[in-house]
Amino acid sequence: MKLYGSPGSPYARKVRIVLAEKRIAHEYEIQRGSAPGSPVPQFNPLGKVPTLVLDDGRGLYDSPVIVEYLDGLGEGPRLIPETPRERIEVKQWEALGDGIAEAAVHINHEQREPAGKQKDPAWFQRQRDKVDRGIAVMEKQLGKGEFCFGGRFTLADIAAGYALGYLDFAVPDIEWRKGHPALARLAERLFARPSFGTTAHAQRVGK
Ligand SMILES: N[C@@H](CCC(=O)N[C@@H](CS)C(=O)NCC(=O)O)C(=O)O
Repeated sequence: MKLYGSPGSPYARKVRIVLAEKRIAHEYEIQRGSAPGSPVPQFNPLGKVPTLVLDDGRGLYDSPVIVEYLDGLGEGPRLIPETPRERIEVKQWEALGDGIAEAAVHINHEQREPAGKQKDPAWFQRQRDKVDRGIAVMEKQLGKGEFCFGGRFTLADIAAGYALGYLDFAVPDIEWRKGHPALARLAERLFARPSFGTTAHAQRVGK
């Protein structure tokens, strides 16, 4: 199988972390779905990454679908529990991670626009509120636990990790560690895992 992704995509990183945790052999190719001549739209009509191309040529998207597929393959315990109540809790963590990342993607893209063309401060504040409320809920739900859900490593931890890692990369001025000591400790543990280390976003220079 082959994964199309881009180095700055938090969703592609999520899939790459799952591939590493489950030790699944694959090819990884950097592609942007919207670039002229990109192969991605052949496999994903939305033209977005991550897109996974299976050995039979079928394309899988988007990241929650891909990680659910991958969780059924490869080694190790399930990252998404099988019992319905636990499963939905972990999927909720994933939705929270995706939503925080999405607001941060929007802020990051907008900050790169020339000063006069950027959206107004109220727009920035609305995105910022999503991030702030999201990490406050993560901090509360994590509490004193070592893992985000169920006392073991799951997709919930991956979700918290890639969302927080993306904040460091894309909007470092948010300084989410302040006031969120449980998440700060969790991130330290997660970022030390090989699956996070080998997929880390490159350090951005300037804006
Ligand atoms: N919900 C999707 C989001 C994917 C997404 O928005 N990917 C961005 C990169 S971070 C993309 O490919 N954007 C190109 C576009 O929208 O044309 C997922 O979880 O995979």
